[in-house]
Amino acid sequence: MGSWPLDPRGPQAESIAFVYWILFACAVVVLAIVVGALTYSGIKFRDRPGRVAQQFHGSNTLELVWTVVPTLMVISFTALSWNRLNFINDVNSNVAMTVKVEGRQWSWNFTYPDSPTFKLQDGTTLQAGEQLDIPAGQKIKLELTAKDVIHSFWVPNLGGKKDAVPGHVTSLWIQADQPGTYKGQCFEYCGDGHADMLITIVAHAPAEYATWAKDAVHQADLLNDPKTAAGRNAFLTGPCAGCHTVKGTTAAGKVGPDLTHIASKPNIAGVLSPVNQENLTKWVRNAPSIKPGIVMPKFEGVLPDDQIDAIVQWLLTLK
Ligand code: HEC
Ligand SMILES: [Cu+2]
Repeated sequence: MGSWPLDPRGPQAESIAFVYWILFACAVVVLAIVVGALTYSGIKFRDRPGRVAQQFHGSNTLELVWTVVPTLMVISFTALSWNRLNFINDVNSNVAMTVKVEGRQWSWNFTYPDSPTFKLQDGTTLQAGEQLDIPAGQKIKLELTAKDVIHSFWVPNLGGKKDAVPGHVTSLWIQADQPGTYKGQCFEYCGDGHADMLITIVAHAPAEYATWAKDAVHQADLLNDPKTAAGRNAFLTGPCAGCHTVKGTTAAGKVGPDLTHIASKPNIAGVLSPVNQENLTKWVRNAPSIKPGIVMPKFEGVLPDDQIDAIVQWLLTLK
């Protein structure tokens, strides 16, 4: 994907690009006329022996042209910008979904709408950091604020930028025409980690969005579950961490495979599929009986059953 304004991927970005290209084209024409006239006159009327410059004053036609034409141009640019700005600033009509966005040093936090679709078991609403998932082809309103200093939200392929200001709510809308991944970045210098304040917007086909939301809510419920926390703890402090790495945690063992994305793998150790609760439990209880001769010992009878269950529940969150 190219960078804006060469590659707009939604109606707002298209609007901005449209105004940009018209102004750019007019500027190029004006530049060509001015530089052309200057060059032509410089050559044609240059100083030559025996020539005396002709003196004249005032030309109504010329003066009228260079007053009226630029005036008309500026008026048209104003009208065009006015028209497009009304469209760009209209954050309220035909909104499919409103997401609250908070900028903080140094990440973005997204809170999905307070609706049954995004409700978690503990009564709170689904939240996400860095990545926002939206349905394609629909207008999404963003209500921006900031926790600490001023940040600025900008995803160039989808729309304009807007400041996120502590104590205020500003709003912006975005829309992606097609499913895809759109990258953005905080655009107001906000301290050491400014360059890491990335934004990823993933647009899903509208028909698949409900499935995505269900999955995300399920995943968040799993993560919130005390059992998952217990499982994570058992994994990190027990024998597993000595052989396995899970990025983002203290587990850094190198004997077995990296389990950072185990829940997204097609199978367990190439022999058991799919990766689900039942198969993972089987594997952790007694891996050698499934794949004879492997280094991973059996944990049946070594770790209590509820601990194995909890560990498996945590593994299922590692997507
Ligand atoms: C002595 C080292 C060792 C210990 C301890 C160990 N594992 Fe393993 N584990 C392995 C090895 C080696 C493999 C790879 C087996 C193969 O693919 O042949 C493996 C594979 C796995 C896999 C499948 C990985 C994949 O990519 O398909 C899972 C899941 C797993 N272990 C979970 C655990 C859990 C949970 C614990 C703690 C209860 C644990 N392991 C403890 C060595 C270990
Ligand atoms: Cu910032």
